[in-house]
Amino acid sequence: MLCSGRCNRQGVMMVVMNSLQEVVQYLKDEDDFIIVGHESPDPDCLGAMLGLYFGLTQLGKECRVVSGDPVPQDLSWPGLELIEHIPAGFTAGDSCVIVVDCEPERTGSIKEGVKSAKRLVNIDHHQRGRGIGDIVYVEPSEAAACTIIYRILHELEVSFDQKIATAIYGGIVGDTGGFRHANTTSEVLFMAGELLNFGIDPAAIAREIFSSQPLGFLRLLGAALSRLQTAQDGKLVWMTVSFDQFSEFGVDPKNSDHLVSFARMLDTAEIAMVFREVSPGEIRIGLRANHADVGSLARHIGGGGHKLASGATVLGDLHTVSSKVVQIAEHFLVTGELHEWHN
Ligand SMILES: [Mn+2]
Repeated sequence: MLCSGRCNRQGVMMVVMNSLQEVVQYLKDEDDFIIVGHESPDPDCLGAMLGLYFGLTQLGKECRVVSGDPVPQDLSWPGLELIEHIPAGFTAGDSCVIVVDCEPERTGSIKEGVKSAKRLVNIDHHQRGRGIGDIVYVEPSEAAACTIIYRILHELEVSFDQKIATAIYGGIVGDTGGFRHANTTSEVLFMAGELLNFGIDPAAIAREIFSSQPLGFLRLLGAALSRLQTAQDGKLVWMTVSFDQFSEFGVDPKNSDHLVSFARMLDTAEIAMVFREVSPGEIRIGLRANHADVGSLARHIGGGGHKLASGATVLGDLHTVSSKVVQIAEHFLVTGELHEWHN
């Protein structure tokens, strides 16, 4: 039975997180898993899914990896072809579902099947509430979901190999922006150093994540950058991309959330935002900051994420939604306060 916390002996609900040891014990006890991640899976999500998959199958467990959105085509890591793309009608059956790198609510088109699973484990590093799940481990101080999976696999005494190391290293590279973000701690670099001992190709992994864009994407980027907008002396910078523009340049809008990293390159930027109309009337907003807490800004408009990297999906007209969110962000930047939000 799913419950939103654990019950104590008096049957009173306690909303508490589980420990890493409890996660490890649960994974030891169960033997039939389906691992899922978030919509628009990124390298950390995919790396966590595959690292855990290879670890659990090495221990003789039954395991599948499932995604509601397609796997991006620009990565060549071993095992990505094993991820089943199930855009609709996903059900977990008797398997235990493990959600990595997000809460069950963010698993996109498979979320109803995920949330109704008989057994549910959730492993994440985003700042958020506990949410649902029999076992929930959320540690926002972790740089990546992959650093958590690294610890779990060690606790499970899994033997690391090139496949596992590529996945975990790739996820860490993705979520630290190639060891450039504030989450690049000495421990993260230690883990990355250990993973390099398994014959992985760090140059290829970095190139695939950061420097292998199709021509259509670069041309779309050019068009979007030429209409880059700023406010507050360039502290706030944003761009919008309509569904029609994605079609015009032949770019899959769901594989374009890294557009925001180009907006944030502006020298004066404190908050960078990208508004993508991923389907007509569905606006995905990516937010990045150097210091400001865009995690709370994203939660304010119905999204979530980290202090310096967050996002939200809002339904509405691209121009209207972007204008409203820009106003909120401007006010937030100046006063530190969040305007009332209606959508
Ligand atoms: Mn992540």
